[in-house]
Amino acid sequence: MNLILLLVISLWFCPAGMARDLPEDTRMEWWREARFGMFIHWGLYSIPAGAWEDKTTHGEWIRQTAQIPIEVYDQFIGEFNPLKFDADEWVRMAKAAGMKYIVLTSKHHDGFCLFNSNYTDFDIMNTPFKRDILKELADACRDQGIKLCWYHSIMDWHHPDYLPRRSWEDRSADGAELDRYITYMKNQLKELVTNYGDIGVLWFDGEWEDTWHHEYGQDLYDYVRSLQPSIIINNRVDVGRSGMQGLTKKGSYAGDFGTPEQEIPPTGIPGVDWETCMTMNDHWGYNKNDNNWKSDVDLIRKLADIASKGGNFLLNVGPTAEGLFPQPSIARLHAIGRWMQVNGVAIYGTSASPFKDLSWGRCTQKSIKGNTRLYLHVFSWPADGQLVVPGIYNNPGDAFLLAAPTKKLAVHRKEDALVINLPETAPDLINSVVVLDVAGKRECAI
Ligand code: H79
Repeated sequence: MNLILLLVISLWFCPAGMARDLPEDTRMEWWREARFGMFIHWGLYSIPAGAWEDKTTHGEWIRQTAQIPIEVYDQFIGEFNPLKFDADEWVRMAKAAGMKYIVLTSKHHDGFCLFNSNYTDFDIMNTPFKRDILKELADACRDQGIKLCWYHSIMDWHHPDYLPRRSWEDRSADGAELDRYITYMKNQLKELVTNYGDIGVLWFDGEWEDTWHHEYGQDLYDYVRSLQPSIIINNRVDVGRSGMQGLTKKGSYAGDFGTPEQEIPPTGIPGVDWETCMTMNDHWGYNKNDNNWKSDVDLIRKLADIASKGGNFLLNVGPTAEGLFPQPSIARLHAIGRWMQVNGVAIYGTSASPFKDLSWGRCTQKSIKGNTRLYLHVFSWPADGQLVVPGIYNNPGDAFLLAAPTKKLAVHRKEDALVINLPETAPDLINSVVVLDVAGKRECAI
């Protein structure tokens, strides 16, 4: 019994040892390497910018949360004219922040399509703008070498065949056929997957209403994979998501990765791919009154925390109706980019920490020619200049700061710990990364 427990614990903290199905590995390879992406929530809801009558806390859900009748909401289509939109500039900002993929809302719950669709008039070609935003982003992504992905909502508050209706709406459901809606969605997915070159991820959402079932989810997953076999699809295509925590429940459900929303799981789970999606303030769509921005410190440490648990970080930007990223978002992207320029190797292609808890920060790791490179993310710089790496029996190799790679740091053993002598001051007050090479595979501290 104890032996089994030991085995379970050691697998838990040594995810690098887990075997994965090979074809799956090949398909997921770029995504696991990438670790960091940009979510973009953009649509008609950026016009009211969160304000409706006496409330200013709405977001991309405004049609539902302000109970706006469809014929009123649909008027926004005549106003959407983001003349300052510049796809090259958006992609440049994502890349400069160290992001490796972009997930743009092709359609959110309101049903409005940011692309040129043959299957609806509720699309970008019926706005004064009349430019296929997805096409422009696809060209910019291809030119600048970043993966392009779509967010697509299953729930649709506009299409007459989608069911159920909002409970407060008096729009009749007579004659509505969900099957017809599914055909519509599949036709649009074909447009999305075949008209814009290779797509990295299809990120579904809005799967939780009681009309959606496992059979539909599995069929949609198979359909999208048949259009592009290499594509990656999140677990919200099916009904296996366990609440906002987002990982897939036990059982047979479609989807390649879990989707914790606005939260970071307490630990990683060996062999399970997941991605935390999160806002920089409290809204996904642009909200002009929301000033509750997360700090640079918080965001940079969250990125390290997520990587240390083996997950990806999908960080959101909600552009304005003019087509601009909000200034506070730009400032945060800059700060993350500055940190990533020095420390990106401690994020990309790393796997989860072999340690349970580290009092001073987090750890990520890479296997290099049979040896292990540990990246020690130091949030609290030790006052005595001694960084204690506890419970490690491997022989130490080189140690150095990513901010000063040519200056080797002394390492000595103290009982079951390795101790690294650090300079007096931290090179980065947010997160200074110390590299520690150790011989062989990282042995677990249990
Ligand atoms: O696209 C973003 C959200 O719009 C979507 N998922 C992310 C990626 C999402 N859909 N549902 N939810 C998130 C959770 C639902 C929260 C709700 Fe509410 C509580 C809906 C109504 C009450 C949040 C708060 C939205 C409106 C008020």
